Amino acid sequence: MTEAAPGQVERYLDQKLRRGPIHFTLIDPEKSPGTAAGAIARRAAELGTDLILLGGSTGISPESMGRAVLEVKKAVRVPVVIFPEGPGSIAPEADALLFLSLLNSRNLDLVIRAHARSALHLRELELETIPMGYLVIAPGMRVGQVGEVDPIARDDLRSAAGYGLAAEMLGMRFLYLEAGSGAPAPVPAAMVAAVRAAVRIPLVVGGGIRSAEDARPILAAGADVLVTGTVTEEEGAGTGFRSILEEVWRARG
Ligand code: 1GP
Repeated sequence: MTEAAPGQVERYLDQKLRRGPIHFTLIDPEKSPGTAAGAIARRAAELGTDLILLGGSTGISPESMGRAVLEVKKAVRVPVVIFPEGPGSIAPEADALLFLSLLNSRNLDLVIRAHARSALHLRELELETIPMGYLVIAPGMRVGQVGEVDPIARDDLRSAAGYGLAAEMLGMRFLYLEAGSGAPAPVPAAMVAAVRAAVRIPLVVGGGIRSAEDARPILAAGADVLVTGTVTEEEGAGTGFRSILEEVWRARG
């Protein structure tokens, strides 16, 4: 019997993470369709983002996801990875798909059932899947609502650490702490630090990171990956975005 070995994108991430924290740019193909997604991705990659995530909205059609994947792949050399909202988000041309289990959802579809329905199809497509626990922290924003989540309270460090460690014990290879896209404040640094102290797998943190001031304490608390989406959607890959990337480089030392 062979072990399920990490695929190419995961090996790329492992190598990068050995040198310190990294950055993912999230682009929503409904808000920035096709070539618009390609243009944002090109600029973000020129400024040094390490990976492009495509997803975000509810109701992304397979067509718009497929078109965005192709345009972004034309524009950048960094991996292009799907951040799915469901089986409709699968685009075989992507380099990988985050195989997210929404750990604190009340809806079993989002914890494991949708995964069971798409697993055989994903294997047939030979699309790389990256096993990731996805934990929504208050306020949770839209993903908290559509994900039917019981959000982790912002001061409940023990629950966050418990979920994180359980994900690791279940064999998930990444943990994503999500405050929700457009959250008024990111996941608290104290929570990132508590989870960091409890788990060994790489810690992805996103939602509400809009400035260097937001990014700095999260990186200092031990986040491995910062995800930003809204900042590039609202301002393009401009100075705010650049200052976040500079914090990531600084944390790399
Ligand atoms: C959302 O964590 C990501 O899933 C990014 O959030 O849009 O707030 O940057 P923002």
